[in-house]
Amino acid sequence: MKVGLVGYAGSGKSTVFEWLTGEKPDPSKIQQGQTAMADVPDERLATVAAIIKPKKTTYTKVAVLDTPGLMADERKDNPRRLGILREGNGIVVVLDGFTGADLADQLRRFQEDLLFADLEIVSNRVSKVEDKLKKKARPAKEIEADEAELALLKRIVAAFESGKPASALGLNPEEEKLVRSFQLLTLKPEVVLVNRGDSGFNDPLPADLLALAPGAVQAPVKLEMELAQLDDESRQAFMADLGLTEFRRDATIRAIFYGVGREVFFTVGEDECRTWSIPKGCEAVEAAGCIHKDLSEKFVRANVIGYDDFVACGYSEKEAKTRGLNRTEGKTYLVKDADIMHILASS
Ligand SMILES: Nc1nc2c(ncn2[C@@H]2O[C@H](COP(=O)(O)OP(=O)(O)OP(=O)(O)O)[C@@H](O)[C@H]2O)c(=O)[nH]1
Ligand SMILES: [Mg+2]
Repeated sequence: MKVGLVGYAGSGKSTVFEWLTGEKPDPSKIQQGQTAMADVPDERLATVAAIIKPKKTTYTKVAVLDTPGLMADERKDNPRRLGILREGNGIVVVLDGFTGADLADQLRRFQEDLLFADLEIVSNRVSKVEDKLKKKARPAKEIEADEAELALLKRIVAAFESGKPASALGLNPEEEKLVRSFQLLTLKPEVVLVNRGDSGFNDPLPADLLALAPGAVQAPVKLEMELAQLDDESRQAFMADLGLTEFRRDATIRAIFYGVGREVFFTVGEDECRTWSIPKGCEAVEAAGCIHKDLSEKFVRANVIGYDDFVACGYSEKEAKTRGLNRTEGKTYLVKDADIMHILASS
C-alpha cells in the first residue's frame, strides 16, 4: 500500500515525508522519488495489546513516496514528474498553507495538472488504437475489442475535456480492467493535506476548499517537527502558548490511510497482535491473501468477532465463543473495519 505526496514545488512535501516517516529525504533522489514506511497508529490495537500483552505488537504500515514538485507555470514537464506516482494506490495532495496562497485555487490548478497528465496518456493510446484499426485483414474479434477500447478511451477523453476526472465516470469493473495498465492518476483516491505554518492550524478550512475536498485535513507540519525536538517541559509550554492541543501526525496518517480507501482487520494472540491493511469492504478470501497468498488459495473459513463484540467480551476470544459472538464466515464474507479474524486454511 503506497501513497504519493504531490503538490507544487515548495508546498512542503519533503517536510511532510519526514514528519510522517521519520526519515530525512535524500536530496540526491528528489527527481526519481523516494519511499519510506510509516506505521498506521491504531488506538484499538494499543488497547488490545495492553490487555492481551502479546510478545509483539505490529501496526500495519503505509509506504510514503516523496515526489518532485510540479511547476505552477510550466506544465510541459509535469506529466513526467507525475509519472513517478502512477504505481501508488493513492495520492496525498500537499497544499501550501503557510504562505497565504489561496488553497482552493491551488487544488483546482493541481487537479487540472493531474487531468492534463492523464489526458496525454489516454490520447496517445487513442492514436495507437486508431492506427491499429486502420490495418486490414485482422480477426473480427480483435477489431471488436479495439473498437470497444476506443469507445471507452473517447469517453474518458471527453470527460477530461470537460474538466472531469476519470473517477467521475463510474467505470464498471470490466472498463476499469481495460484502463488499469494506464494507472490513471484521476482514478486514484485522493486526500488533501494543508501544510500549515506556525498559525492558522486551528482555523476551520475555507469553505471553497472543503467544497472541492470534503475530507481535507490540516496540520502545522514543520512546527510539530520542531516541537518534537524539545524537552517535555518546553514543548508543553510552547504548545500551550501556540494553542496546539495535540500533535496531528498520527491522526493525519489515519486520515490518509482511510481516505485512500483502506481499512484494517486484526489478528490477536499471545505471540502477536496485529493490524492488517485491506481494501475497504473486501471479501474474507482477499483479506486472507493480505497475510499470505497461500491463505487465500487454501482458504477454508474465517472465524470472526466484530470489534465491538470483542470489547464487550472483555477482549477475550474465549468469552466471545461462549456468548456465541465468534462467527464462522465463508470466502465472500465482507470484512468490517477492525474485525478480529482467524483464517483457517487447508494444509
Ligand atoms: N515557514 C514555513 N516554512 C515551511 C513550512 N513547511 C515547509 N516549509 C519550508 O518550505 C520549503 C520547502 O519545503 P519542502 O518540504 O522542501 O517542500 P517540497 O514540496 O518538498 O519542495 P519541492 O520538493 O521542491 O517541490 C523549505 O524551506 C521548508 O523548510 C511551514 O509550515 N512553515
Ligand atoms: Mg521535496
